[in-house]
Amino acid sequence: MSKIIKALLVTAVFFSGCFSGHAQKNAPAPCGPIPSKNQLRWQDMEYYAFAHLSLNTYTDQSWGFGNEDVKLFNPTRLDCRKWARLCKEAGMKGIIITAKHHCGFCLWPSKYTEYSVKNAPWKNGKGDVVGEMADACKEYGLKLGIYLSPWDRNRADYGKPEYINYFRNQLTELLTNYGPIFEIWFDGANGGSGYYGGANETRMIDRKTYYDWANTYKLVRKLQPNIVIWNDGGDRADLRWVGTEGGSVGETNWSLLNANGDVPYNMLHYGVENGNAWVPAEVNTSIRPEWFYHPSEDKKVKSVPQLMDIYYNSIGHNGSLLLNFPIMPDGLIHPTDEKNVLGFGKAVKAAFSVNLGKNKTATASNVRLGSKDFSAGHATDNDNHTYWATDDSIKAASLTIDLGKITRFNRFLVQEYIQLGQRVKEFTVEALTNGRWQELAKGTTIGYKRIVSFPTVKARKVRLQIRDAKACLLISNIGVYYAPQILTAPSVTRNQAGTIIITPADKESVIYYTTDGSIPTRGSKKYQGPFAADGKPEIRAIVYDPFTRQSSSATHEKFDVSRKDWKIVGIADEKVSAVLDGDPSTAWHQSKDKKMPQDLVVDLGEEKKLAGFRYLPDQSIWNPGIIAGYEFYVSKDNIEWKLVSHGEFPNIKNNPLWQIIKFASQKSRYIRLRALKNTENNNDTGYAEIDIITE
Ligand code: FUL
Repeated sequence: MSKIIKALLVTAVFFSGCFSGHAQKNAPAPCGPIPSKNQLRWQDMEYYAFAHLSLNTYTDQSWGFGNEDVKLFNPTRLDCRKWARLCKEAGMKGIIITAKHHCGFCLWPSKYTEYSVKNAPWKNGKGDVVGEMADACKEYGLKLGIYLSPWDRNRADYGKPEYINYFRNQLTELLTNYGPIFEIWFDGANGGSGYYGGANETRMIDRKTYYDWANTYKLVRKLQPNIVIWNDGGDRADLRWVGTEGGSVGETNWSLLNANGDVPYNMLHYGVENGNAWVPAEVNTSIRPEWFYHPSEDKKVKSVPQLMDIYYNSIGHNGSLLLNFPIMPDGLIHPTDEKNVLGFGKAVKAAFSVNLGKNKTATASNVRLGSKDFSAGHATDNDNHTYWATDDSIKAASLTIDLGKITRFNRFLVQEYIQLGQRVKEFTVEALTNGRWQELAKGTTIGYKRIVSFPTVKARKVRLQIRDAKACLLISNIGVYYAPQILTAPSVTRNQAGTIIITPADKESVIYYTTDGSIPTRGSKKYQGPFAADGKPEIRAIVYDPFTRQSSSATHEKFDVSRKDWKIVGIADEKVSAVLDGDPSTAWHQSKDKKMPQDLVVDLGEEKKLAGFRYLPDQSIWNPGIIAGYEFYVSKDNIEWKLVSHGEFPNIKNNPLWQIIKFASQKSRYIRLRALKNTENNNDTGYAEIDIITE
């Protein structure tokens, strides 16, 4: 019997408080809620993929309306084995496939609808993406997960009780016919406008009650006893969303939650210290800004340093990482996405394959006595199932590792024995340099895994000081690492005057750039400070480190016409300039006293051939005032206006990116963005930037 199972048997009872040790063996008792064995198995996976493929892939949309033609679906070069090979090489442990997204189109030949691969030209209607994915996962030793959108914008019966039967029939197909499924993903986007079998209307449901989650979960667990359920839309599930799709969970991250149903975003991000259920965090993010493939994002693929940041902010913060690949219309993953994820896998290996603390001597300020050995060495013995433990009364203690010789390192990894709950509230990491303990980093929670980064230090002794915890300490693993430096690409912005500003992450770096779209090298122009660029400049820039002779990847920004002569009409507040200042981190909000709709009118200074507009919402985390429904007007004289586009910005609440809307070309001098509603249904309207697309 494995040690995990043994521990679970001992602690199978649900405890809501932190109790003292079991008298017999002096084994520590659980502290608060503990993970189920399915959650433990899932937590060990750490890193796995999402694959987004649907009719949206062919329509350049984020959310399909539900009336898109099935005939569009034709991924002629689709080979799920290629995706699986890539994920395996990148170090991932599984893949979750969008079996059905909100548009209702099914990637498997469901018996219960005609809106599926069986009516698509792909493989003459004989294809089954979920089946191919299941086979490929098996071949490459990966686990398979299923995304099944509860919201279905195609179904005539969506919103009625009959739909629940349909939904459960589909679940039954997916959870019966494709072997073991490690995770089911019930997306939270629920109800709104849609095709609904031709009704073309808005249908709202109560996301807590409509799906009768309790019975739906029963069905899921009956069909797949080893599964974990993800759900941010209704009843509390096994895993939680982290309140953002940006790729991070809080530095403080409790794997506990309290409430059923709707939980505020900040609770999702940080967990709840004294929550009554174990609901660990899964960080879902895409390798590109959006979830589905959009050719316009081919230059926006997250770079290796960006992915490393995400790694530290997810896996390094007691979360798992679910990284998405938007599949291209031909069924392949774009070469840049492949290159970057492989680079990311290599960088993780380079950082974490040699644990400098492994099997090194460890001593602790307190060690629990009992029939079992709880000594400090269990934190460095490379075995996660053994642990260092302190006496019941000791909630602050230190553990020192002697690395044997002066060693350079810049990362410290620590894991709690979560089988008995999550405990630590505050810790520091120190190194003994020149006879003094120097603080390298500090943190709050630890949980399953916590990684802290700090500038490279050379020392022989490193110490973990746990300063506060909910109960006695149980540390199962510690790692000390040296991660090679990776250069981060610079940011490139243009202010309203048309001046280009390039900013490196590290102030001392040298920057080289081009303005004609060509790849920058050390032979390109060296950046000496902000410069003016005319027309529609295309800037690429790299950072170069003369000591290591390494270059970063290149940042690539394409700008439209300059906004030099633009003026915002009729608004006295001078802070409104934030909307045109080219800096995504500044924002302006209209007065909340004004009722919706709210307008923002811009005078472009002269007539331009407009072909679209772009809107970037306030980028501060969970900022309200994100426009969700809009109308866009143009005018030659600020008197007569023409409506050229209207609609909703899909998924803007969870993923507040640049919204790019194109329309038939218009000659105009004035533009008006009218906010009809925001994501919170109140009167707050915020803007980080507004821009136009010219012909
Ligand atoms: C969101 C969805 O609305 C997106 O389209 C995407 O599928 C993402 C993973 O979840 O809530």
